[in-house]
Amino acid sequence: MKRKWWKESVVYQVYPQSFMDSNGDGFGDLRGLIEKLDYIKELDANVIWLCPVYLSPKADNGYDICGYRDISPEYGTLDDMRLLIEEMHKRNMKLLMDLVVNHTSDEHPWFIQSRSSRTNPYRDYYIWRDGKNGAGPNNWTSFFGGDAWAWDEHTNQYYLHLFSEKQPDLNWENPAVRQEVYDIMKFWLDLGVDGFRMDVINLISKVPGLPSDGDPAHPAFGGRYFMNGPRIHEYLQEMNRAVFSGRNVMTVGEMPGVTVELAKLYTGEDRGELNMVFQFDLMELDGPKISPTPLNLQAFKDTVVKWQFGLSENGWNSIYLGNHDQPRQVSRFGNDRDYHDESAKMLCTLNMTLQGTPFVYYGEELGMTNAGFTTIGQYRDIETLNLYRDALANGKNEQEILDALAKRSRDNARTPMQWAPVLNAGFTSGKPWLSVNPNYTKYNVETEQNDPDSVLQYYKKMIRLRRSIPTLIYGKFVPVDCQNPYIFSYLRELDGCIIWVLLNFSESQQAYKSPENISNTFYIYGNYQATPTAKIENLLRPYESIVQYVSLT
Ligand code: TEU
Ligand code: CA
Repeated sequence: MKRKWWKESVVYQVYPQSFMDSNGDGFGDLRGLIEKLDYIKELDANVIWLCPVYLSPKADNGYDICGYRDISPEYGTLDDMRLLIEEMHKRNMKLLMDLVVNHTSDEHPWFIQSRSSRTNPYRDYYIWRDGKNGAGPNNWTSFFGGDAWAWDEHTNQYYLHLFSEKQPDLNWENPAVRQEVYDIMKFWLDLGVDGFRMDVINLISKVPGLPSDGDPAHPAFGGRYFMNGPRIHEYLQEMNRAVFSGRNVMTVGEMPGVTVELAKLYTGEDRGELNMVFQFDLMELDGPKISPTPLNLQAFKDTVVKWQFGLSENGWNSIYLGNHDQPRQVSRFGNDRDYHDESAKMLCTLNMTLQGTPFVYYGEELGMTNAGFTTIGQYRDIETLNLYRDALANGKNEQEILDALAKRSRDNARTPMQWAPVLNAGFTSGKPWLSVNPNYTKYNVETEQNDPDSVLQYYKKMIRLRRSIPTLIYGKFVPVDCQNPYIFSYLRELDGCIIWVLLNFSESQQAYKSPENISNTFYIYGNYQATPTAKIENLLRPYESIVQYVSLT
């Protein structure tokens, strides 16, 4: 396996409008992020993934772009971006831009041209079709609910939008579209960015003919016809040749519906496609957003093992449990009521000791939790508001819907960063665009920097361990005690150096089996202060995590 800087990195994901507001308008901005670079550097994260800051009407918080070479005014200017890049490079940090090119905003000049007439040169930049029986040409549905086709009465045709109506899909079959995207990417690389996170990049190739999803047993979602389509590898290899050749960039493709087998193709070292992908298998174990179910740890463990084994020889994993689309990990996979700190630290230990590049989502390092919203008026996210509207229309009980959203709405992970136990958590001097979580008085940077046992201090230590021990980066993953329903236990092995990780995912003390022929253990770190019970009776305390060297006979 080749050693690469992006395999040895830890990435910090910034949702810019929630991170730091420097001018009191209630919105985070680039100057605010620049002010906080030393904080991220101190965490020892060396890469920042910046969610979109391009010109956008913000129908989907920036994932609807109407100007790819411009910065949305509420974030600042292109000069602010140049300053951010300069300040990051001074600190030996690298910047991943979020590239959203499966679709644009409907306010992009390309779409305004395209919808103006059927003969406009930009018509084929998008996917227009005649209707069928008074509806769209097939039965695909949008990720945000409803039909994936919008009627345009000016030219009497439908256009495809896999997300909101204000996010028309680009037609990647059109070589002019692909060339435009490559030019945009080169513009940003020439400005100094170090790579891209690519939004739903495995949706850009649709099955020709755009067939309806005919299988009545299969939800009329169409995913089989627009995920990992027939030309996806051709497009990614063309992009790689056109944009990345000769450059030392990092690329991660967000891929709803990707499998291990496909990820081997997308990330294989000699494939000339991407460095890594975001897979969704761990995000789909606890039911749909509108009707969440309890997590099954065995399924969770089996899924992690599948991906660790799957990409162990060729390819590379990304490791994440949260981001701007998912609820806060300590609320979803831990226990933010009775074992907040222990479970937040335990989850950090998992993320920092698997094979693959770890992604830390802003605030995760503080143990930030779900928002605790109780009324629909507190939410801002288009996906959430559509889910609420559609579920109500389908006769679902409102309280049940609100309970589900409180668990799984994307806004749970978009509340403002909690900097200090002061007004608005120190995020803004104005009115925050989304309410600050009331627990900011407890979970915030200032308080946790002064507490040696805080989640933040644990993250700093674990990230440093991760980045300083090659076994934790490149070591072979060997699961242990695989059928234990409460404990996740595994070894990492490299050149004779063996590290054993023990994680209790339950709120009670649990026993576990040791690997064969262990002769001695040397404790490195863990989330309980006293001597770990593991040394004494093979027991782990609630949500206990332990990282230790082992020697085998
Ligand atoms: O997300 C795509 C995506 O799959 C998510 O919308 C996910 O399916 C949904 O939130 C349920 O978890 C990317 C961006 O990360 C997201 O913020 C955008 O809304 C979306 O694409 C459209 O650009
Ligand atoms: Ca601002």
